[in-house]
Amino acid sequence: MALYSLPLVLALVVLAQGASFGQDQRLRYDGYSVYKVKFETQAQRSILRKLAEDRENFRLWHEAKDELHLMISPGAFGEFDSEVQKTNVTAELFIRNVQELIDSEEAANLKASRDGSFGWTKYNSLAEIYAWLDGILAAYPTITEGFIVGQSYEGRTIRGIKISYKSNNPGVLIESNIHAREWITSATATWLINEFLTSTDELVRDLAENHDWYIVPVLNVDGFVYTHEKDRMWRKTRQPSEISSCIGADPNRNYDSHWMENEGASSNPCAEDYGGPKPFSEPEIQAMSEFVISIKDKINVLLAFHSYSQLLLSPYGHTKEEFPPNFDDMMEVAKAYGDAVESLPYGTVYRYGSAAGILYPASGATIDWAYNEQGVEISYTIEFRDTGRYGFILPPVHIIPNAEEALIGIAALLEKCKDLGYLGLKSAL
Ligand code: 0X9
Ligand code: ZN
Ligand code: ZN
Repeated sequence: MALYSLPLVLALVVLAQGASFGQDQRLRYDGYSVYKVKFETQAQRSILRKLAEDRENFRLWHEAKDELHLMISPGAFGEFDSEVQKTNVTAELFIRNVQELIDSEEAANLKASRDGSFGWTKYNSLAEIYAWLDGILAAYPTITEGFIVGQSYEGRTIRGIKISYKSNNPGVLIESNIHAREWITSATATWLINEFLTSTDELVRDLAENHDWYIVPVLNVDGFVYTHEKDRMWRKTRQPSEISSCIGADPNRNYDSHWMENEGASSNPCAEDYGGPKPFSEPEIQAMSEFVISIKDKINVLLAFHSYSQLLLSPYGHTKEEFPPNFDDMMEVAKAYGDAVESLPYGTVYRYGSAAGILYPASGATIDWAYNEQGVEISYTIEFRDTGRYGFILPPVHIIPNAEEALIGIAALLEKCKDLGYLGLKSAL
């Protein structure tokens, strides 16, 4: 007991501080709604996307081939309504009040924090994740190894963990929380780390021990801290722009592979998908690229965790006119993941395809750079739960079911990769 008294006191102090200053410094979303807007033509799409560049009133949550999810401020509803009429698209309300979701998420977090700090019944802060990681590294010193990807713009350390039970395993790299508000991704990544180290289930043991895991639970550390402390809906990095008062670039548009091609990113610093002033302008992405290059001979598979919409997205992101050489294999691999998830009792369905093919052109993303420039032949974006009911503010009760789906999905995906010959040693280093 005495051993735990100091951290406990510290935790209480942190909680008390959060209660006194935290609340009012946070951006609130009272009366903000999220609409699913269905469109048919590219002209309609660009009008809607233009609207979303007015960040005060409209924010882009999600985009697919034929629909956009837009968050609307209460003051802009009139403008939204007339725009919907004028462009002849249909809009369906699916979140009435974003602040209500944020409040219940926060209540769940506070409740869970009271009975022990780190866990998967709540979303953990970066400090909690790093403290937990230290504990894991100390508890499993021979199997795990901490690594540092680099420093963020604001000077935070981007950390990762390697899990390796034996030599000559194929390597799997997991990049998580590159988008700040996609909290389910780091919750899932940390749960997987824990399962790999503690589970006695045979499937998990096979998965854990026969692959080398390189896991970066939070890549966009500045953005992540910002979502916890200031703006729950933040997506980008936090580096200021030299040409605008808007802050940050979309880190998943900042890699040097077909950068900014085919309208796969915006050149407007205020847009959610701003590609940055140049490739690798964001220190986090520069660092991640160097890290990937340093281990690329050991990496057979790259998985980039995102949310939301329950999708598996393969390269290419920059064009839907062409498909990668091993596209058919990648689709088989994705199907294996989807089928495995459907075998669970939750009823969750994953769709799959190339990123540009089933969503929209997105250039400069991690998986495309790794595939195109670094020879990682199996490279996937996984968009976790849900399909829009809660979007980014997925209630914590979903964390474990979502993570179970990821676990069984990844197991099936890797099994299929093995069958197709993708898990051989890449070099005899
Ligand atoms: O747009 C993105 O970066 C990802 N979707 S999200 O809603 N999480 O922002 C999808 C990226 C997939 N595209 C490529 N791999 N190019
Ligand atoms: Zn190109
Ligand atoms: Zn994302």
